[in-house]
Parts: sequence; structure tokens; C-alpha cells
Amino acid sequence: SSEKDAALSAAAPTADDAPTIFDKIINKEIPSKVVYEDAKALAFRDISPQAPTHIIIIPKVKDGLTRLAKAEERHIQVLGYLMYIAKVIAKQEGLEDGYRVVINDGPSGCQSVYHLHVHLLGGRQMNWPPG
Ligand code: D5M
Repeated sequence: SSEKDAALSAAAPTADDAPTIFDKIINKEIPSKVVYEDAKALAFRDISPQAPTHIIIIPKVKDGLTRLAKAEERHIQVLGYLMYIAKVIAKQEGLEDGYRVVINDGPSGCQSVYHLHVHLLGGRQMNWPPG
């Protein structure tokens, strides 16, 4: 029925909310090297590290936050939380001399996974400007 169709399309994820590989990591369907986990966030080592320490920090619940450009007021708390967790992990990793925190947004920002994430990079001298 058209009622059923409407209910189904309401339940179906939009293109923006389509699952990514990070959902599989959250659900432990594929392995990852987890360095931090709590109820709200998960952090794991990047599969293609760009520095001796390269960690990806993600919210467990995406809530439409495919990319920073999609941020709404309701995301302010989780965005701040990810920054705080970046600092916690940096300390855990012994990055006492400093580190870099990066969010790539969209095609020009070189984003490849559309589940908002923070990169934590350290363990070497970072350069500016970045590539
Ligand atoms: O960064 C996406 C990052 O996610 C990129 O640096 C590789 C990393 N990545 C992709 N797949 C995996 C798995 N399976 N494990 C660990 N790390 C992964 P972006 O900012 O979107 O370019």
C-alpha cells in the first residue's frame, strides 16, 4: 500500500545517512586497533597512518553528521566532546610535545569517509601549510 511505502521510505536511510565502514568498526564487524572507547565515542588507529601516531576519533551515533558541513546546533555537544577526547588520547599516546587535530570536510577537504571524524596526528614534526 502507499501507506506502507511511506513508512518504509521514512525508515530507510537517506543517502547522507548511508552506513560507512566506520559503522562496521563500531559494530566490530571488521577489526580495528581500538585505543579508546566509551558510550559516545570510539577511537582507533588509522589504517593508512600519516604520522607515527594517527588515530581516528568518531561519534558512535552519527545523527546525520556525515561531515562538518552538516553540523547543526544539536551537534555542538558531540563536536566538543570529540575535541576533548582527542586531548585525552594525545596524553595517553604520550604526545607531550604537541600534535595536530584535523577534520577533512567534503571533496575539497579530501574527506573519504562520510561519518564525521577527527584525525589525531603526532609523533613527528608536523608542517605548515598542510598538503
Ligand atoms: O579520512 C578517513 C580515514 O579513515 C583515512 O585516513 C583512512 C581511514 N580508514 C579508512 N578505513 C579504515 C579502516 N578500516 N580502519 C582504520 N582506518 C580506516 P578522511 O578524512 O575521510 O579522508
